[in-house]
Amino acid sequence: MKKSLLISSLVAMAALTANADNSPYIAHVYDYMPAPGQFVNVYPSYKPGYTQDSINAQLETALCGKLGATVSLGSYGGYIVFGFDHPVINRHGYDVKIYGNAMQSQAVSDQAGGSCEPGIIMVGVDMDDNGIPSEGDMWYEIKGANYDQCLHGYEVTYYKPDEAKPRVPHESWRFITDMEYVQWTSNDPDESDGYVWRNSFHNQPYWPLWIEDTVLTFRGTKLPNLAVDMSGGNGNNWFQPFFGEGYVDNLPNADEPGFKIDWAIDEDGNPVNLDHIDFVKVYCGQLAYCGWLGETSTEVGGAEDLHPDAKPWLQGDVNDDGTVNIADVTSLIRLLLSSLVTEDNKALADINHDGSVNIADVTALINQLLTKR
Ligand SMILES: [Ca+2]
Ligand SMILES: [Ca+2]
Ligand SMILES: [Ca+2]
Ligand SMILES: [Ca+2]
Repeated sequence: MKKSLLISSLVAMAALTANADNSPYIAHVYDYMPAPGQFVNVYPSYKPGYTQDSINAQLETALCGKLGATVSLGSYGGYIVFGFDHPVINRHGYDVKIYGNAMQSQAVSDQAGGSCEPGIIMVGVDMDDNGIPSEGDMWYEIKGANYDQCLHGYEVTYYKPDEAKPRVPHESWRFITDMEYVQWTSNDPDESDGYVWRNSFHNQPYWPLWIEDTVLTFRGTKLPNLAVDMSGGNGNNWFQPFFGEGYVDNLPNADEPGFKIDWAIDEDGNPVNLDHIDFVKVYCGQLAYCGWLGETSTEVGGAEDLHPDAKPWLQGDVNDDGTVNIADVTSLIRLLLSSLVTEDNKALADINHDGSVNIADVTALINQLLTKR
């Protein structure tokens, strides 16, 4: 798909009219597919006969229209796909905040970290305009701050375990009841195959029971595992350093600013210029095991459009009044002379998108106005 198609999606823009009744919170859960993990089948709860639809419906009830409930995505790759009751406009600042349950360590209070299980964010555009995530849509990764430390094109495959096979308990951690529970293989030549372990705190099957597949493959970006065992080998006290911005369940909610649609990139890592997004996908970004904490598993505790009633932003509309004209040139010059350029208004004033606001942007804006005439 050509980038220009998205940039100039004027047809789509017509549908993006501001509506004061927009809810800031999740309005639809389109899909949920956890990778095997200790909370799978517990919440959302599985009962015989349940289908993907009934699982999704549980999450819609729990997550839509509010914050509070938290769902676990299981091991690496497990995901949830959700959306709002309106397209989220790209306002070139922090656009969406996704909640998790990361916590700062009190014991190691001088370092940023504690419990964090970062998830990767993808944003979707409803290119085929059918209102739901579908084949014809485009998806982009949100480039988090630690993108360069990540493994890209990672692929992991999990194999449904035989629940009756003999357990292989950990030799010294008594609560780990099976170290060879759910086998996985990956396409990383530097990584040995492994298992999702089973623990005595969660005794239900860890494989999502509402699906018939016996093999589950997930692909994406993988963050490095930086967890440190602080317990001297007992496995009961782990410190997970926080990553930078652009992930989910990575920073405590109070410190999490959200993400910018401007951080969306294509498969080659190049920025894409999206005027809005329609869907959000979050998947667990680590394949790690922290002793008694179990597998590292991103939690999603709702999401919030940080500007639900925003109107589409116009290129060049420095004074943000909905039209682009000579008054914006005046506003831009005034901004430059007063040195009042801030992170918030920079996006509006950086007309040529080069990351800084200066006289070149005035030239670019005047050129834009002249071209328009
Ligand atoms: Ca968590
Ligand atoms: Ca679609
Ligand atoms: Ca204006
Ligand atoms: Ca500029």
